[in-house]
Amino acid sequence: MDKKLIFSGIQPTGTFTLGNYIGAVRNWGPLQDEYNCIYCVVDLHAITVKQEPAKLRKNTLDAYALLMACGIDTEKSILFIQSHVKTHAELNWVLGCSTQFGELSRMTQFKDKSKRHADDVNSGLFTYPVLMAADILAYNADLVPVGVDQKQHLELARNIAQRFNQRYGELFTVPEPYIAEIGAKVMSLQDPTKKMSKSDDNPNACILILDDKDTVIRKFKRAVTDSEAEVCYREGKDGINNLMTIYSSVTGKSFDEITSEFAGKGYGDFKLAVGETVADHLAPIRSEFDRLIQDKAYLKKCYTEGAEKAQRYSQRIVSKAYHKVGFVDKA
Ligand code: AQP
Repeated sequence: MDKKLIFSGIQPTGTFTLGNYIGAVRNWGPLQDEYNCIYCVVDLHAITVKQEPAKLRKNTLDAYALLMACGIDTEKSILFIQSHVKTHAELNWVLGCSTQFGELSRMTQFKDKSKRHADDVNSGLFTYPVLMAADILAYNADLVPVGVDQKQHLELARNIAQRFNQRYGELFTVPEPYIAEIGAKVMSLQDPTKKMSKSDDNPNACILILDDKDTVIRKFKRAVTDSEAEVCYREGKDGINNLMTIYSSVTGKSFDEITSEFAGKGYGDFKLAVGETVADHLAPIRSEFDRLIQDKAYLKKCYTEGAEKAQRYSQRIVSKAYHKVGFVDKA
């Protein structure tokens, strides 16, 4: 039987957080052996909020190298930069005409980001999920590994695919979400009721995967917890629950094992252990990134070849979509 196809992307809006890593990117590498994988740096999505052009260019290359440092192998997977492959924007328009205004109005990310960026509530921010649907459907992906925060967008992509298929005839695979059992929503270290986010203004709220060991430990030491002293996973202990989730996903230990390990010890010991474990886990990624980012020629070769493969793959599907909606075929 043919291998199933995986597609996922990440925005180059800054260095990946531990949330991006645990909830999404860390899982992408191991999937390469079992599935055909297509991954991309979604720079078109990034400009839905204001970006400084030079910084966006740098962040995009950094994100590409970071994905490789996190285990994406360009020999096994197609890894590319979204703006290099024109089919995404082409399909975006067609799918936008199969998406209702009311559906987009219900997206919680739009509500949240339009509050945070009240001076720039642009139409791209509103139609972001249509472009995300185009990213996925242009490859007829079966599975999309994402964090929990993207589940609503994926539901919408499924609805768009089904609606298109009903209206114009079967074309798109209806994609399924692929969500990690542990760590699908890593929370902010400063406000554990909010997800950890790259664009958080408070630098202590998130661990960046290129933070050095001292910084990682310092941020964990400052993490907001509660006034008890018991390391256990329980409702109402958002800060500790978050640290336990992080520790569990990095060590593979269960919550019960973690509770036993820290029985009779204070939060100080626990935070230090989480900090050291996470820092040691991230160290090889940091050194591989430092190596790759020096080699711009190699990166260019990889992203150019990745874009060519992605263009070829998606063009067949997008041309079929254009034909189905009634556009005249190009000679
Ligand atoms: N805190 C999180 N916990 C688990 N998974 C997360 N993801 C994001 N934050 C967490 C997952 O990471 C993947 C890439 O996300 P993205 O860069 O495309 O956009 P995002 O979800 O908007 O991530 P950020 O960090 O919050 O970016 P900004 O601040 O730029 O908006 C996705 O699979 C996402 O689910």
